[in-house]
Amino acid sequence: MSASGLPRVDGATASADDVAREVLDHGVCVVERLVDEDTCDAVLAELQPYLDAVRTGADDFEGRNTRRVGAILGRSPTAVGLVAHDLVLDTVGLVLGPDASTFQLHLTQAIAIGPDSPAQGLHRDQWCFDFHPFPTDLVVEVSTIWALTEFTERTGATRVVPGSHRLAEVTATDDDALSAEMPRGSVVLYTGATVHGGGANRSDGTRVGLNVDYTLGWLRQEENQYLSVPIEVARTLPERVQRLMGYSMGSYALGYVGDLRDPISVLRPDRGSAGFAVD
Ligand SMILES: O=C(O)CCC(=O)C(=O)O
Ligand SMILES: [Fe+2]
Repeated sequence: MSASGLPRVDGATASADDVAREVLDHGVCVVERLVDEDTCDAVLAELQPYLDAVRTGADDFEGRNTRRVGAILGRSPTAVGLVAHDLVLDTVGLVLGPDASTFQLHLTQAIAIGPDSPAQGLHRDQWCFDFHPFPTDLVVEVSTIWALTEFTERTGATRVVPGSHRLAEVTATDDDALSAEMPRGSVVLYTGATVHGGGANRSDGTRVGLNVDYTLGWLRQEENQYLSVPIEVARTLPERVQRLMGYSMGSYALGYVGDLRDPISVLRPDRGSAGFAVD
């Protein structure tokens, strides 16, 4: 499928309003060249030892020649800047809208699709919430995939079905999916309801994407950040990132520690409210 149909903006000039409008209207937006190639090289170098050590996927969904590595915040200092990129976070806040009084990191995962891989089945990421039928006008999740290597139809660019986020039932077929072709350092954003899947890699190289998803603060995270990232490392991260990880209240009472303590105070004793409503 061609890439021509996917909304796209230039990372050098786009605003969060521009990106959020495309994601809300079409369910997807590609932001081209949001970070430079040196940044991609650094993230790849930091993650390569983990990619080399991990097994390939156990089933067709994981990808039998695909390697997946998580705990990115504890493993790639450079990727912290991608996870907490201002344009992405501002866009996520706008897309999750009034329901996003707080939003959180859902998962961080490098996805390396090896040569001769078939396409992953089309799906919605929000199916992880036990297939709960959320109202179609409630956005519960925003997913992003950064292209650390070049994304083309041949290398296995993520396939996305524009407009599929608004439909109650998933009726899309492979023919409806467009490849999120994009140069390295670009990122594709889509909602938890947007139908998509990894592309077939018909090249002789490995396609590496960095998948970073965000959800409403009152949903369970797919990747357990507290157990994935050692607390000694979590203590060194910027406060905004710590809060995204879940070291913050998920709403009025969600996520407290012990004697009604705000979880940020575990990492930063000078921060956080002393009780649910006190700052
Ligand atoms: O690797 C990709 O391009 C997409 C992967 C994906 O959608 C998933 O594993 O949920
Ligand atoms: Fe997915």
